[in-house]
Amino acid sequence: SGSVAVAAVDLGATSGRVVLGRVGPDELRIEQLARFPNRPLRLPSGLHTDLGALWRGTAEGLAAALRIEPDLAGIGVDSWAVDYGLLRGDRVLGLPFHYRDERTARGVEAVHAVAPFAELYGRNGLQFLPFNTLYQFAAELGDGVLDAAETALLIPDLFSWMLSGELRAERTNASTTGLLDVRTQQWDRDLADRIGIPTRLLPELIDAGRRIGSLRPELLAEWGAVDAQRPDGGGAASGAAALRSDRRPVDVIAVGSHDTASAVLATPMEGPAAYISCGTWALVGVELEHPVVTEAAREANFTNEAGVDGTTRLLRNVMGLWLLSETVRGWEAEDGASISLPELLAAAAEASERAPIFDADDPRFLPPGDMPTRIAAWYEEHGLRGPRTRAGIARAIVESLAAAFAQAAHRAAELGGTRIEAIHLVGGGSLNELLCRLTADRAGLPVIAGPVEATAIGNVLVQARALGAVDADRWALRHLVARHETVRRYDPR
Ligand code: LFR
Repeated sequence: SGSVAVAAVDLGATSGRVVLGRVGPDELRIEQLARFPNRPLRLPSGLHTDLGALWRGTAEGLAAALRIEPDLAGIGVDSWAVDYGLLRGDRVLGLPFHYRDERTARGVEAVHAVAPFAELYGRNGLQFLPFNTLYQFAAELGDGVLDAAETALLIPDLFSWMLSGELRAERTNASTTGLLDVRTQQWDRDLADRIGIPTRLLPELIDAGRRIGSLRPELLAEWGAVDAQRPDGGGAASGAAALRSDRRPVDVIAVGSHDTASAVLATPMEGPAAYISCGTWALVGVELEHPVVTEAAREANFTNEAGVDGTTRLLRNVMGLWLLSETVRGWEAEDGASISLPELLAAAAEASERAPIFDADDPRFLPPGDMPTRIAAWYEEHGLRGPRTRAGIARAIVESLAAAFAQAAHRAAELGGTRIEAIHLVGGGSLNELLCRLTADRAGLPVIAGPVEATAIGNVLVQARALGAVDADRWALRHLVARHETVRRYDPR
C-alpha cells in the first residue's frame, strides 16, 4: 500500500493544533500547520471553553492542510476528555462548560446520593474526579438547559459533527463520562435514568478506526476556495469548481478521540513498560487487555479508561504541568512580565533550597488560581517548612510531580499484575529534563522521553490504518513510531 496524507486536530488544555501526517508502511512524518491558544472564558455562568476560537483555529489549520495536500484523505479530532456541548437540532446551546468550573461539587453530591462511589466504580471503573461528565450533567439538572437539548457531544465528537454533520460518540472518550459500562462498553442507561440524566442525550457509539462521515461540501468549497486564490490556482471561481468536481470526499474518521488514548497508542513501548502522558495532566499507568475493577484499584483511585483496539488503560490522573504553568502564570501577572520556563527550570535544577515534597494531587490545586499561596498553605497545614524562593518552589513542584509519577507507575503495575522495566514519558513534559531525570531517580527505572507530539501521532496512525495505508496491530504502529521519532533515555542514579 502507498502512503496517505491525513490531518489531526488535537485540542489540548492550553493550546490546539492541526498537524499534517504522511504515513505509509515505512513512513511517518508529521508537520504542524497551526497552533492556537485555548484560553478558558470566565463568564457570569462560570468557566467555559471558547468554542469559537477553537473552531476558527481548526478551520484555518484544515484549510492550510487542504492547500498543502490537495489529496488529503482524512481528518480526525481528539481533545481532553469529559467536557461536552449540547445540541438542539443543528444549534449549539451555548458554550461548553470547562471541567475546572467549580459547579461540579453539587453534581457530585447529587450523584452520590443516588449511586454511592463504590457502586459507580463497579459500573464505570473510573477514578473519582469531580469533573467526570456524569457529575457535570447532574450539576446542570434543574436549570432547564439539559431539558432543551436533544444531544450531548463530547468536545471531539462536537468537532467531528461540525465537520461532517454526523452525530456519534467515540468510545475511548465516552469511557470518561462515567456513563459507559466498563464491562459491556455500552451506555449505562439504567444509571443515567436513576440520576435523571435524559438518555436521549447519549449518541450512538462508534469505535476508533471507523468512518464517521465526509467533510461537509460547503466547508470543502470554502477551504478549497482559499487554494484557488493562489497565483497558480486559476482564479477563485474556476479553482473552487475544479476542486468540487475532481476530488474524492475527505473522510472524517473516528480516532482515539480522548487525547490520552491517542497518546498511549503512539507511545513507543516495546517491552513491559508504564507510560506517562504528560501535558497539563499527567496520566500515569499501564495498558491492559482487561479492566481491573477491584477494591484495591478503587481504594488506590485508579481509573479504567477505554483504549484503541479494545485495550484498557489502568491509570491515575496526576496533577501534571498545570501546577507549574499556573504558578508561572501567577508570577507573570505579579511581575507584569513573562517568565522563561527553561530559565526557571535551570534555576530549579540548581536550587540550593530543598523543601520536602508536597501532595501534588491535593484537590485544592484543581481550579485556576494562586498556586504559590495554596502550596504554602499545604506546607503550613502539614507542619512543614515550604520553599520561599521561586527556584525553590519550582523545584518542589517538579520533585513532587516526579514522586507522584514514580509511585503511580509502580502502583499501576502492581494493581494490573504486570511487570515494568521502563517508563515512557510522552507529551510536553518529555521536554522537561529535570522532570524526566527526577522521575527516573525516584522510580529506579529508565525513563524514555518522547515523542512530544504523541497525541497527534496516535491520531494520524489510526486514520492511516483505517484508510488502509498501514496494516498493523498496535505494537507494529508503536514500532513505526520508534523507528521514525527520536527519544531520549534517562537512567536512574
Ligand atoms: C488529558 C485529559 C485527561 C483527562 C483530563 C480532563 O488531556 O484528557 O485524560 O482526565 O484531560 O479532560
